[in-house]
Amino acid sequence: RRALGYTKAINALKSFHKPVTTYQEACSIPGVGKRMAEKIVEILESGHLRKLDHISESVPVLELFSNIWGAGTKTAQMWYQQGFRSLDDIQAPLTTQQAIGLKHYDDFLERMPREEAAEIEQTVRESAQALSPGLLCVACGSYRRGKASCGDVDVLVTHPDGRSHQGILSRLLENLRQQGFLTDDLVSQEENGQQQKYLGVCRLPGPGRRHWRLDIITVPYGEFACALLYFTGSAHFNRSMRALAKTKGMSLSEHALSSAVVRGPRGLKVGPGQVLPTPTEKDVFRLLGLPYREPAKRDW
Ligand code: DCP
Ligand code: MG
Ligand code: MN
Repeated sequence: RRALGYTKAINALKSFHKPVTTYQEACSIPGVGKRMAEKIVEILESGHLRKLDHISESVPVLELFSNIWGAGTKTAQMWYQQGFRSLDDIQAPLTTQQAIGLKHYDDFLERMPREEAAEIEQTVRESAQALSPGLLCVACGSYRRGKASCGDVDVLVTHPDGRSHQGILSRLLENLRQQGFLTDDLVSQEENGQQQKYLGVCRLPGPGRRHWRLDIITVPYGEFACALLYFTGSAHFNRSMRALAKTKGMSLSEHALSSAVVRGPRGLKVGPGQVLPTPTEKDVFRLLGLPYREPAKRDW
């Protein structure tokens, strides 16, 4: 939660129309509280934040370790306690995911140019449409939000006939594996109701190509709009949308927008709501009483 507070303040500062020079000005920015404003003023006046002097020497090492895909804060702390200080030190048995994360450590911290993401989307699309010509494949995430660079590619796959998405993921993966396009699997198949998700690693053909992270999600057509909205993000935007839905007595997920969720004491969900028909993203915005927002305007 604290990290989220800092992220919000940083983004608020970045999008403020002018450089901030005073405490009052800092306080006036939505997303910047009094204590954050004090820190901003300290940096303005001294060029430094004293709080940072007391950060333990473990912090950069923990950051190094937790940047391994599949290793979280707990694993990083455990390794630190075992005396490891660099990636080469790590002698513990690694999970399959961590081993892949370590192997591609540098590649996974890079962001790919969006042109490369477009090629990856096209590769998945061609492979999918060879299996069933009507399959829709859309790269969501930062790519759909129009970012110049992407941390991974998030391809959403569905079929307008409402059933041909079923069982397609494993065949698609097999196809992509045979081409040598998929190089490692991180999470082979995660099921979430009728949605299936694959997290892996791919590489485009030709010399000098890097390995990139690729996610593929198959969804039933009835969930397409809500899945598209969810996987387009950003994660911050999704959080605001869900919070807004809640204030209107609705509930929004990657599956559906539902009305009249029955809530018990302390706001806990006790009964399912009724799924509202949302053929397109625009319907979701409309039902929430919001003007439509283009993907490029969904960072927050
Ligand atoms: N998502 C979310 N909450 C999370 C993680 C993801 O709502 N905790 C949604 C919003 C994201 C989308 O899934 O936009 C895809 O997740 P990514 O982690 O791939 O994020 P992005 O594609 O937005 O950014 P990046 O360029 O780093 O991949
Ligand atoms: Mg992404
Ligand atoms: Mn992703």
